[in-house]
Amino acid sequence: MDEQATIRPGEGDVLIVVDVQNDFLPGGALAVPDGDAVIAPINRLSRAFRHVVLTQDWHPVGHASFASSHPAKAPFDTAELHYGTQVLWPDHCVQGTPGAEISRDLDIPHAQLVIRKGYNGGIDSYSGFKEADRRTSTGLAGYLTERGFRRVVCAGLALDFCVAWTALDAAEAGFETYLIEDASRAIDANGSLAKARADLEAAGVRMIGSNRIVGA
Ligand code: VGL
Ligand code: ZN
Repeated sequence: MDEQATIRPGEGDVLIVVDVQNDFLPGGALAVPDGDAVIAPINRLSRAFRHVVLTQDWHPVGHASFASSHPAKAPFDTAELHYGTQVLWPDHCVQGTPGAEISRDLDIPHAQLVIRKGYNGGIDSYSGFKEADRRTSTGLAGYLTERGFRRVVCAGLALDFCVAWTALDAAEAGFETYLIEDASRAIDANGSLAKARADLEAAGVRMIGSNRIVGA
């Protein structure tokens, strides 16, 4: 925890709310433990930001990240895909289904952009910036740069996958990057949370509580 960092959100700051979708919430296909606990802090946080971007996991039927697409594999197994090792998941966030919808409890009418990701059938995309092949861009870095943002604040689901990868790519793209811990929850499969924390720290992403955001 970086206890020093405080943010008074202004014109150079954007909040990225990651994957607060029905399938990641209680009762969903890939429910994150305690996932609905992020909604109240995110709603509160979002009121402190003029600029908010949402991400939406958005897979076609038969996506390569689904265990069901690989004979003899089960959810949370891994598979070797053309870009490397991929964790396999239950079918989730299928395009156009209720599970893929952003939670109706999220109260951010002023969100300015919804960036969809994971729509290429053969490539997963935890990050809102770059797909898992680490080459295919969603265009988000260009968008944020063109808007003139300098600081990126990330929160949502899941801390150890899509929030972490989004924050890591934001840092790599040159944004001063924060991750709000109490407005995020983790899946924590096979040590993924400890690994994410180590990667975030190494990349200089500041892990802070929402009490460090002035006005939230
Ligand atoms: C996510 C696993 C698969 C996430 C998305 O939002 O963290 N995790 N797809
Ligand atoms: Zn996914």
